[in-house]
Amino acid sequence: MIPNVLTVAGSDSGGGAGIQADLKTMLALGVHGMSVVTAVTAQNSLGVQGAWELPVEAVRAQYRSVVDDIGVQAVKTGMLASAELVEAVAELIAGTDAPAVVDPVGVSKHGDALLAASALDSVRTKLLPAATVATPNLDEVAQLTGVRVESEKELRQAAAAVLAYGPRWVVIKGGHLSGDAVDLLTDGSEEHWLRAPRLDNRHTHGTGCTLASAIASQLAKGHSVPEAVAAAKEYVTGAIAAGFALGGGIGPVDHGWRFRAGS
Ligand code: PXL
Repeated sequence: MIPNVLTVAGSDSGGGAGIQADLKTMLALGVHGMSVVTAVTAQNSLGVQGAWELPVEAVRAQYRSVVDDIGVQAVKTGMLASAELVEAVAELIAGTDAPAVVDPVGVSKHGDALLAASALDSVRTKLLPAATVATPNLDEVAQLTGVRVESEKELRQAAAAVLAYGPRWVVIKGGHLSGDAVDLLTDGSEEHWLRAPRLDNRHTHGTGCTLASAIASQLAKGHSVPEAVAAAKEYVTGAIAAGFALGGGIGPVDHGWRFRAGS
């Protein structure tokens, strides 16, 4: 049986991030990808030109359609746009018997807001407690906890601050620091440091969505959280290495890099 994985996220019309990145990642990792669309963005390699969120009923209905009939072995959340959607999705995933990977998306690669400032408190108090794994980057850590990380050794403090909101595990993504791309995975007792060399490639659109979806895919296949995150890091590192130019700005990571290797 092929495991089923559900993404609850926004659409990126450019195909590099959001729902589109999630479904491509799921295909590449051998699971059946399904989607609950929370918002539609008009977006390309230059930035986000517009964003429209869906009504809460539309999000809830999509979720129930998928989960009640088809069933899910893991859920991933991305762009949730508003406090109302954050709270509805938090309630839905808390009531689902499958691991949830929460990517607490705040802004796009170009700095466009994908979450209202008024939704931050709902992310802290409703969404993070429902997460099996939360995957904030350093900007999201600062926004959610006030902890500003400037060096690798401060990743531990960031992890503690996020874990205080209640996710079972957190991956602090240190990729925006200089030097190696270092992430820290911890549940407060175990620590796993994931290190990859920094790649000289500016085409990294979709990195965060891809990592979170890869973790969800590996969890759905029955891997433990540390195994899932290690495998996801390896997949995303390959995808960044193969990231390609598209349009006039920042191109996407290559979700199909493993299909092309050796072809
Ligand atoms: O990477 C965060 C993200 C999530 N969801 C959507 C996005 C982006 C970044 O551009 O467009 C829809």
